Amino acid sequence: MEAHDGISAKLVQEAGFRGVWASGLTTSAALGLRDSNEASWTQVLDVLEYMADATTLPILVDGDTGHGNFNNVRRFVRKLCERGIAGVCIEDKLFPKTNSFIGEAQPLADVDEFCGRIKAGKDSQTDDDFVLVARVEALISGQGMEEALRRAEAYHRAGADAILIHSKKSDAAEIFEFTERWANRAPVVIVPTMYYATPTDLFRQAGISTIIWANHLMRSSIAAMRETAARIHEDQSLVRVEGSVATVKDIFRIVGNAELEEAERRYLPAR
Ligand code: SPV
Ligand code: MG
Repeated sequence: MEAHDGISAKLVQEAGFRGVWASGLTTSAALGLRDSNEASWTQVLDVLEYMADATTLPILVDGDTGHGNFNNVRRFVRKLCERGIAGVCIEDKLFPKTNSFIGEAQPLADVDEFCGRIKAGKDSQTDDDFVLVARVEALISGQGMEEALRRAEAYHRAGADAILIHSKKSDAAEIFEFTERWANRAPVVIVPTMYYATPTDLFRQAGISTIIWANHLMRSSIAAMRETAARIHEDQSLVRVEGSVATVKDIFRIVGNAELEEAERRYLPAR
């Protein structure tokens, strides 16, 4: 489940999910930026540090293209491992990236060059359990199934732990064709943002390892914030919103004020 800052990471955990997707789109949006590598990789790292501190869940980071070539990927992976991040997903595009749902026929990285990024990332992990997911953009960019399979195979051979196959179709037919032909040579990850109506059980039956619900906490918070701001502006009063917003007490609970009170009793001189 997507998160983009400390509190959304906590809410992902509270809801019962088993992992966090640190989305590039939504961490950028939370900073008021576009999903075009406008936030530098160290600014992203700062956000990830808050997220990692906020949750005990594993975090899979959207690493975009890896922020450059193989050398940028290996430095990024080392820093992610230092911060206790569980894994990174890199996509076979060029820096600066553009969100997959913008435009048509975005240029893809050269396969061999991207395999170098994968190898460099895997060679740089300092945590044995760190995972590198290779994201195939061939279907999105209109290069077809054969190219998607060719790339998945190459990335798998280069050492990727899993393949993210991305699609912007409104049904999952090409995802199922991919999973059938791929035959689980490596675990498959999907992002059903556009083909959201497909029942999750069908993905389970197709042997898909992981589903990323990639942006829904950001999108729901935009809807809620927009409505609250408009109401208060219109009414010049809080009366109509008080019942529909989280309480201040809820904020204290989520960020763990109880622990601080307990620590104060332990560490501050008795009054
Ligand atoms: C993200 O959440 O930033 C992703 C998924 O990369 S998508 O927006 O579908 O490209
Ligand atoms: Mg992204």
